[in-house]
Amino acid sequence: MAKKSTGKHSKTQKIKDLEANRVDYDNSAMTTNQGLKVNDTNNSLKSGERGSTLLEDFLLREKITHFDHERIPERIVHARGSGAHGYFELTKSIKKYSKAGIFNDTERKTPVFARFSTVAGSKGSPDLARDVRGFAVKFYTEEGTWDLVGNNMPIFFIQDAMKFPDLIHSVKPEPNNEIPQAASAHDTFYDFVSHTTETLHNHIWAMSDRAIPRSLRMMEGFGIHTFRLINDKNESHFVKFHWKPKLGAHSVTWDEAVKINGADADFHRRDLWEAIDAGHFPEWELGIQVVPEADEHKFDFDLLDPTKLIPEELVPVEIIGKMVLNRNPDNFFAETEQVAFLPGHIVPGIDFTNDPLLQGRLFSYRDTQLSRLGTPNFHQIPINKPITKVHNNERDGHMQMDIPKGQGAYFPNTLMGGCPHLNAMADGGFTHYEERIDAKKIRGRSESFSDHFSQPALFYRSLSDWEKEHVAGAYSFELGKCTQKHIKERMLWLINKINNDLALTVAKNLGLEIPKSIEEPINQAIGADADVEKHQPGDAKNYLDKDEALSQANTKFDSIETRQIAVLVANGFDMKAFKKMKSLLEDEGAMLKLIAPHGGTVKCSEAMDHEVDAAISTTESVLFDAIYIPGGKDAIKKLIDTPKYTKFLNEAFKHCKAIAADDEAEDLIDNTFIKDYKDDGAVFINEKPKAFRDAIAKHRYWKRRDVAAKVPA
Ligand code: HDE
Repeated sequence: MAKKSTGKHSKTQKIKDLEANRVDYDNSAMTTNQGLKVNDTNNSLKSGERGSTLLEDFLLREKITHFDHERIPERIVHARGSGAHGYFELTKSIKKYSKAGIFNDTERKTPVFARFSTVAGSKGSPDLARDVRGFAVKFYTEEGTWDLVGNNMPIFFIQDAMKFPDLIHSVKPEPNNEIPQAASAHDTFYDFVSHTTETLHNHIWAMSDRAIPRSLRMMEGFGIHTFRLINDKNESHFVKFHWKPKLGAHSVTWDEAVKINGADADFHRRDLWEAIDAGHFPEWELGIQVVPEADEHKFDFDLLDPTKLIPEELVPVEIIGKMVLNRNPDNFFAETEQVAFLPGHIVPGIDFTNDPLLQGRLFSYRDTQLSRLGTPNFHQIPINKPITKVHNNERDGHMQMDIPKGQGAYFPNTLMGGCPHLNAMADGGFTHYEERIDAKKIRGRSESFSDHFSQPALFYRSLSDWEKEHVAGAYSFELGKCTQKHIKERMLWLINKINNDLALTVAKNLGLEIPKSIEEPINQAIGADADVEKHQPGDAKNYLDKDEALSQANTKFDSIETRQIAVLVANGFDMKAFKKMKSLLEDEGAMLKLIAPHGGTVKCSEAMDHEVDAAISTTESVLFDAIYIPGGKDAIKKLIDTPKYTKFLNEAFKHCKAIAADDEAEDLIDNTFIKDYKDDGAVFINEKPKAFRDAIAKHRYWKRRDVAAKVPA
């Protein structure tokens, strides 16, 4: 008789299971991997003091062999990433749409592990590359693990998985010389993009500020594909998943990004780590856009097409829960590097659609883990272990960590009491949604995927003026780095079909004309995608003028939590003004850093020593959100005599940041480009700290940008 197991164990037990493999090295004696106590790890075994090393040295061999095999293949894409632990809480049950426990039970706190990544660069590439960011979340739910493996942009470059290797080969460093690292600004990428018009939507997002986020904590996230939610009556609704950051979605400028990569290549990784370490836990709301089955064909685009978003003007996002990241990993390799996300990890109540990109991903991710982690037992690595019990007849393989008991491993059986037994749907057994299919087998693409231009144009129309300028700057930079004229001209021709003003600006910057037509003999040879006319929107397709949600000008601007404020000080700085500013800003979670002409400590006007956070020679203004200079005659004189402070201030002004100066600090301002712009809306001389605080919350003072462009920093 089959014995039924519930597969459940207590919540605390689950957390314990997850943490069971953490090794604490406090007060521990050094041993070999066999537990033998070691008495020397600095010297190899030699034949005499100056003699050769002996083969007998098993301690040397164990240490070196392990070292030789420390690396595993980095991810083919998304190699550079940072992760954190946390939890998900449902704030509103959506039982009517989904039977998933995680979507029904508002009492549950589901453990999660999130990993954020860039796509194109290698593991050691800098954080501020212009790139899409991965936004992958592993939910350890009571019904099994659910992975939502998304990005920080709501659409993808291609419509069919078959093209993914081509896309990635084109953006990766060129194969002859392996240049450039972590950059899309090169010929092969634009050769591909300009001949694959379905990429244009994700591409214009990648040209926008979204591709250079201020912080991983200030990015939106998207599941991209349309998924299904299945309720307990087995009814299906289409769904898109959204992550909305509590701190709003903010970005840096391209000039900053380039400089940050030099000043601190780990800027995003460090920012995430430090925020969690300081108890400022990153938080996102989870939202859903739900479309009933009956409305599947109501839109001007196909819900199965991953290059299209559902405008929030048409289907609002309903907030249903929140994710908080509250614990840094103990070990980067064991957790962040070895975590394996699979879009195929779903739980009852969530199901796939026929999106042809999603379908391909369902194959790719398991396959990639086999070569990356090297074993089909990768689910046994602690970070990948579900918190539910695992029972099946899969056995053996490299690195089997479990010791399965019993006489057999097959189904059906009587010798093991029929176990592991199957689960009926009513007992939580996963059953696929029974979608009706009546079709011909074809290798092709649906006509409903053919409009490649409406949504890039909608995106551009929805941006604020400053965002549009950044997009034009990005196209100009990227195409300016290409060497092939025919590729640049073809891109101009396509950009012109998205927006004429944009194309004119980019053409001017490139010193080229927008071509009236493109005649390329290879069009025929490279296939239907090159036939741009086929992918034009009809007039009726301009279904919306703008979608507010697409612009970061409409994000949240209320908080200064975790904003980095550089405080420029030298011996004798005015403690009174500083104290007031510090308490106002720190009370709201901002982080003040003292930047002095030297390291060590600095004395204030009240003769107290203060720990310096960075000597001016070791830091740059691009690493901060705003600058404050307290007064103090001697201190300001010293700052004026140290030229890097002038550069620091000019650059912050150029990047439209808020700057506050008290009393004598005005003399330092008078030593910079800012001296003629002291009435600028985000420069505060002897004003109340509150105004400075409000300007920091606004992120940037974009009204300054015409003046800022003239700063020679
Ligand atoms: Fe991925 N992708 N991808 N991708 N992807 C991988 O899996 C792949 C796609 C995304 O932090 C790989 O574990 C194919 C869309 C993220 O570990 C690989 C296709 C989206 C991550 C892979 C896509 C993503 C990956 C490499 C086209 C957004 C990092 C290592 C069909 C919805 C997850 C690995 C992490 C990683 C394949 C398209 C997001 C090679 C074939 C669309 C966030 O399996």
